[in-house]
Amino acid sequence: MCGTCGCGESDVRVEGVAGHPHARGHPHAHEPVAAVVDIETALLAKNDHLAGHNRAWLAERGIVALNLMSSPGSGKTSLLRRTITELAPSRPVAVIEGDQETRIDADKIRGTGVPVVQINTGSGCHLDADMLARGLTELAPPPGSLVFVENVGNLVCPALFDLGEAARVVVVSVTEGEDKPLKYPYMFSVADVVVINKIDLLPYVDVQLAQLVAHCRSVNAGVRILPLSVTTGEGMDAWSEWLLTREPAAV
Ligand SMILES: Nc1nc2c(ncn2[C@@H]2O[C@H](COP(=O)(O)OP(=O)(O)OP(=O)(O)O)[C@@H](O)[C@H]2O)c(=O)[nH]1
Ligand SMILES: [Mg+2]
Repeated sequence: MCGTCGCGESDVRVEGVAGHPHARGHPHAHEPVAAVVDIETALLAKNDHLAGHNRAWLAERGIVALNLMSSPGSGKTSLLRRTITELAPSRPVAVIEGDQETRIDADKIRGTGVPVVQINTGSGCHLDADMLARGLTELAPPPGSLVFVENVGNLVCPALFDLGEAARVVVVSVTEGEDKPLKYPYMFSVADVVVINKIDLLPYVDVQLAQLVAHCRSVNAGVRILPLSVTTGEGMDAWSEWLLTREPAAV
């Protein structure tokens, strides 16, 4: 069990393109409530330690890993598919997909021709550093590649778990409303960049882009904000430019 959010980690599955399950976590007994705070601290400390290993592993190989987080349906997979189509000819790209169940997103990514590993978290609501390590072992990305990690759709728990990534990308779509940065401030405060997606829908929703941007800045003053539409391609150039200037995380 995840002591931070109570979600389960007993049924994690890491599957490569061939689709064979490779690893499972171990079931944990229910901890007494009094121990929850200690367990949470220990769990996050252990995660940070493993994230450090990931960072070193990635840096040794010159691999840039980007952690994409958002609520379900904001457009992470769509953004990746369009990005891969534009970037993959000039740069090796690979993807790790995190979802509670199914291989739907991995299958969509595989359609673009790049290597992909699906991690199913079962009842778990986030990826952690150990899951990423197992995913990277399965994926074996080439040196110098760009590895996109699509986290489980959730604006809460993924923000707590350092994966050893070079940057955290939070995607929010205009259809979610202006208030999400205020209601989920931790997620927006850990972002290196906020992608505001689906701007093609602005004429149809009661949302002011300037207000959404202001709310992002109110919880993370210096954050880079990239409004775009995966559907029309507007704003995609700035996103690609940002991506191509990323370096592996410093160890
Ligand atoms: N109009 C519009 N629709 C979009 C855009 N980007 C994505 N969508 C649609 O939004 C829906 C959800 O997109 P996904 O890419 O599956 O979202 P996701 O964040 O990967 O979702 P989960 O993996 O379930 O968390 C799909 O129907 C997309 O076609 C966009 O820029 N404009
Ligand atoms: Mg997705």
